[in-house]
Amino acid sequence: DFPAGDEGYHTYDEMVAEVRAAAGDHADITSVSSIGSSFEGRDLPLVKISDNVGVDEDEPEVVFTCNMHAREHLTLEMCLRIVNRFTDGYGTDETVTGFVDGREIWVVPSLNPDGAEFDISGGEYQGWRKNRQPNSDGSVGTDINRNFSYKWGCCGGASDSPSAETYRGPSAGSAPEVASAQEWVSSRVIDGEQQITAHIDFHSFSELVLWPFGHTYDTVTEGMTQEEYDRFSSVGTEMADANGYTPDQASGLYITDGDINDWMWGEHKILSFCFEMYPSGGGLDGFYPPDEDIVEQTTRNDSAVDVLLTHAG
Ligand code: 0X9
Ligand code: CA
Ligand code: CA
Ligand code: CA
Ligand code: ZN
Repeated sequence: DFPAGDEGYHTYDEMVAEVRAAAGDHADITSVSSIGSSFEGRDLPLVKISDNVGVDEDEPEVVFTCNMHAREHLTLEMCLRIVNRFTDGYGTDETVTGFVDGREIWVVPSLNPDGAEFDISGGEYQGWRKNRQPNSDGSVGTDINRNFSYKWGCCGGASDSPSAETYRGPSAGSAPEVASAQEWVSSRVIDGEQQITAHIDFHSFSELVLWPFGHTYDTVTEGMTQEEYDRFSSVGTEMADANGYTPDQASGLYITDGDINDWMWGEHKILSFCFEMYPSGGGLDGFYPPDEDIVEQTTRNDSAVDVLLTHAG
């Protein structure tokens, strides 16, 4: 469980209960299914929010993913904020109602439940980042954000050392959490057309809005034209104006390969961003803001989320 005083954060079981309650209270617009299972066998819940939720309508599909890094607990709260806002606000909040009617919103609150549960084991924060898959050398964990299949291991942006914090895994998609995510996103290609148009993957921390590519410092390169780059830059800057974060190309932070955003864009041409949430700086404690900060730092992203939903059209 979370340490005393931080019980406002949701454990895995509490997250599952929360999304089921949202679907129970708003069954006409909310359903819960699954993208697959974690290494330790935990279900990876998938929430869909839209009018006529049981029907696959021809509406732009938008995805929000959270908590792929275990200790980034504030991001799971961000996904729950999105679920609660678009369900509770339907029929009363005009903006919310417009998006629920005109989009199909998908939310994956935790891409790394094994790591997140390990991080709070013993009622103390463990500073854990990776998943909980054992490695050949006896160490534990693959960095989920280095294991995606687009240009995996290409560019020195991940480690091949199993004990490293940025271990890329023995092969692309070797982490079950990554395989599940990739398979589900790929399943949204219907009649040759990817239905998902936009995506945010929430991380913490540094208060940044980041866009592809991460594997190269180049703006224009194989898989990214000048016009495409300019669109990323303009939507990213508009979202950063909305939440007060700093906008940049992902490689401006540092080079990564095998990250989710490069795969979403490189493989599927999905307008895919990484948000690094509150706080703007700090040490290890930056991963663990007190639960009193949850409401302010998640509602802070409401208008940026709405910017993405608008541009998804
Ligand atoms: O390193 C990561 O996976 C992300 N940062 S975190 O501190 N949450 O681990 C940033 C990924 C963004 N992509 C690049 N910087 N290329
Ligand atoms: Ca507290
Ligand atoms: Ca619909
Ligand atoms: Ca659809
Ligand atoms: Zn992260």
